[in-house]
Amino acid sequence: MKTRITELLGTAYPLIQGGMAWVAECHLAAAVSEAGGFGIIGAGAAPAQFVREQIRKCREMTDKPFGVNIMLMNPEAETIARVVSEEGVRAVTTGAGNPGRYMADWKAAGVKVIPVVASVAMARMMERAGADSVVAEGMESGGHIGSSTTMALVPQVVDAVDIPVIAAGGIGDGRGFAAAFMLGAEGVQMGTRFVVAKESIAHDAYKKKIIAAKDIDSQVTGMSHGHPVRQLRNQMTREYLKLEKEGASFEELEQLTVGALRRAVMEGDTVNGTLMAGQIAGLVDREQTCREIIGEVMERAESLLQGRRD
Ligand code: TUI
Repeated sequence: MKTRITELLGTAYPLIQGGMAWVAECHLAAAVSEAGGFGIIGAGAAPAQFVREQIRKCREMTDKPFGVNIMLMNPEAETIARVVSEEGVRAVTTGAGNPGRYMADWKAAGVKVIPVVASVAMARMMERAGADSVVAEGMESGGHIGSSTTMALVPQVVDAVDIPVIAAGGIGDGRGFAAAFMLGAEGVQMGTRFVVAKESIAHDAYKKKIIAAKDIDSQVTGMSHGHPVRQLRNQMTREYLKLEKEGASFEELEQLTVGALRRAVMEGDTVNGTLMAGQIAGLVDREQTCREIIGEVMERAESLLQGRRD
C-alpha cells in the first residue's frame, strides 16, 4: 500500500509502531521494520547514551529504516535530539510537548520530523514549523493523552493541514486501520497491540494483563493536575484515583508513580506498576510476531478499503 507516509518513511506499509517508553527498544523496533512497518525506539526517560546504543544495535538487526521517539519531558531531551541527528535516523516522533526548538537541526540533518499532537492548533503550529507529518493521537491511547477522541480529532487535523496525517489511539486491527483511512489519515500508529508482540521485551505478566483486559478495563489517572495517563486498572490506579479525589498534591501523587512503568514492563509488577495500555486492549487476544500482526492488519485493511466486507 503506497501513501505519502510510505514514501516519507521508506516502508512497504503505512503502519508505524508507537514509541512506548521501556517497551519500544531495539528488538521490537527492528522486528516491526523487518516486517514492513516503521519501528520506533522509544527514548522515554532513558539517558542519551542509552538511546545512541539502541540506535546502533537496531542498525545491526535491520537494514530497513526505523525511527526514534523523544518524550519531551525527558530532562535529556535536548541531548537525545542531537543524538538523533548525529546518528542519522530516518525519522523522529515526539510526545508530550512542543519540539519546535529542535526542528531546524533535524531538518538540516535530513531527519524527517513527525510530532505527535492532540489538537488542531498544535498540528497547525507543527506544520508551520516544518514538520513532515503529524501523528494525531486520540484519548483512546495508552499513556499520556489529550482530550479529543481519534474519531473527532483525525478528520479535523486532516482538514487543517496539508502534510500527511497518521492516526493513533484505539486502533488495533485492520478495521480500525481502514476506518482511520476513511477519516483521511494516510498512516496509522499502533502501540498496545505491539506491547504483546513476541519480540516485545515487556514482562509476560504485563502482556497477560493486556490479553485478559476487557473494553472498560483502562482508567485515566492524573486528570486533576493536567497529566492524564491511561493505564489498566489495578491497585495502583485505585489508590491514585482515591488520593486524587481527596485533593492530594501533585508531589504526593507523583510519589506513587515514580519508577512504576519500569516495574510493570521489566518486573511484571501488575499490582503497583503502571500498566499503560489503550482502550483497544480488549481487542488484543494473543501474542503474535510483528510479522503476523502487520500481515493480519494490512490484509484486512486492504480488503475493507477495496470495498470488500471480509
Ligand atoms: O507522549 C505520549 N504518550 C506518552 S509519553 C509517556 S512517558 C510518561 N511516563 C510516565 C508518566 C507520564 C508520562 C507515556 N505516554 N503521547 C503523545 C502525546 N503528546 N499525547 C499528547 C501529547 C501532547 C500534549 C501536549 C503533545 C503536545 C502537547 O502540547 C503541549 C505544549 O507544550 O504546547
